[in-house]
Amino acid sequence: MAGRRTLTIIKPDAFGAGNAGNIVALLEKQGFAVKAARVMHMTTAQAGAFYEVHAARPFYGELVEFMTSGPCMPLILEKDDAVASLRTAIGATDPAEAAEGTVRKLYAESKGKNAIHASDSDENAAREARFFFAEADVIA
Ligand code: DGI
Repeated sequence: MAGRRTLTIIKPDAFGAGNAGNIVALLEKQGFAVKAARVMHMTTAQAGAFYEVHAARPFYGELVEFMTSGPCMPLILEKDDAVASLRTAIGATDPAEAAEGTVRKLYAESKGKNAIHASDSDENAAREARFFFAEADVIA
């Protein structure tokens, strides 16, 4: 059975542009409930570790640099079939290919600066939630 929780990050481009509130509101309107949230400015070590799976990709350096360029906002969200629902809500990686009404269509500017991260599996959602939050930070 698909899990009810996933991890998202409002990335530095969207957070810096003042769009965090709009993005949370859009997701809440679609039925996601916020179970944990924080604001932080990731270090190079943190961003490098978070995106370790992409370490061999040519854009890795650019990705880490971007994710450390300003504050971001990690959140744990809850909804039925949370991972798949949120992937649909955020849209394609490249905003030029994202569907109308998705977060990336509305708020992203490029494939690199694309406004939001969302976990791509239940296993990664659990790992990524632990990366940013202690158990006591999360609403039961
Ligand atoms: O799961 P996604 O975020 O939709 O996409 P992904 O897992 O393929 O890639 C993770 C992030 O890496 C993506 O949100 C932005 C960045 N990225 C992916 N492809 C490129 C990229 N960044 C740059 N600069 N160029 C790319 O081709």
